[in-house]
Amino acid sequence: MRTLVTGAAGSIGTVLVSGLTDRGHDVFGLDRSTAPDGYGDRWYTVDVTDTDAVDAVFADLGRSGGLDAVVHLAGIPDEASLTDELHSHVVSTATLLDAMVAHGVGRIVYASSNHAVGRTPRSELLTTDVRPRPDTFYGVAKVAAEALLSLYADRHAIDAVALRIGSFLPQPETRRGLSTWLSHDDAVRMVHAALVAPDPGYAVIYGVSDNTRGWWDLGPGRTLGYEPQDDAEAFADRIPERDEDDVEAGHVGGPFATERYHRPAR
Ligand code: 15L
Repeated sequence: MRTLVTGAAGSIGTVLVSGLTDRGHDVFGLDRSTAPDGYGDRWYTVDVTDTDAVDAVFADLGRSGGLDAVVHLAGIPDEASLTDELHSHVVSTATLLDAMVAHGVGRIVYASSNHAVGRTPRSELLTTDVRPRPDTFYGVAKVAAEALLSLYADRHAIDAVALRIGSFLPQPETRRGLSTWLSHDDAVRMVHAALVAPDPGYAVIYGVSDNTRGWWDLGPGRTLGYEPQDDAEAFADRIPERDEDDVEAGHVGGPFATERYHRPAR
């Protein structure tokens, strides 16, 4: 599939550009950073909230063979001010969705986050239909971006898959990570599945590996074709205990759901 990956120079983007290319996708990168070596004409150095620039990218791709899907990863990966979070995640998603409608692109795969439901107390099984329950302004913006996907799916029949990603890292680093880890290879498997699944409509799935200590429902992901293969348990012996482990185990969002992140919105 001809696929545009935003945030292509970031940590997830770098892994996905190469992983999706290996799986036969025709990948184009978009990022504020310039192209890494070797990307040349398959790269757009653009701010994803710049409406005119994004429209020009879609027009250019339309002229050179069209575009089948967008994988939207760009955005602040951490907690920041409410204004910055909304701009980074909601305005960027709206900009892409409008360009998709204008240029007839039918699918978006979105890097949402577990922090959209991060204030959910840790319970037996975290399903994808729990109430939106953000733990930070970052989480609020992810909830709003998911709502935009739902709106455009209903209004324009766009296929929109929101991936509530856990902890994307080469390997888990904390006790919480033994439950929330998403391996690099599983991230590629998941995004590939979300790109090729027939008619997903609007869907939310959890982006974690098949962790022995996981408590997030992998069923909706499996229905879409995401079969995770990795398990954080393989690293359990190497994870040091920390004082913060107990408080981080209280809620889905771990550290983001603790008092350390409390701050006024204005
Ligand atoms: C995320 O969504 C963040 O981008 C990352 O910084 C981590 O906090 C991760 O979730 C996580 O929950 O481990």
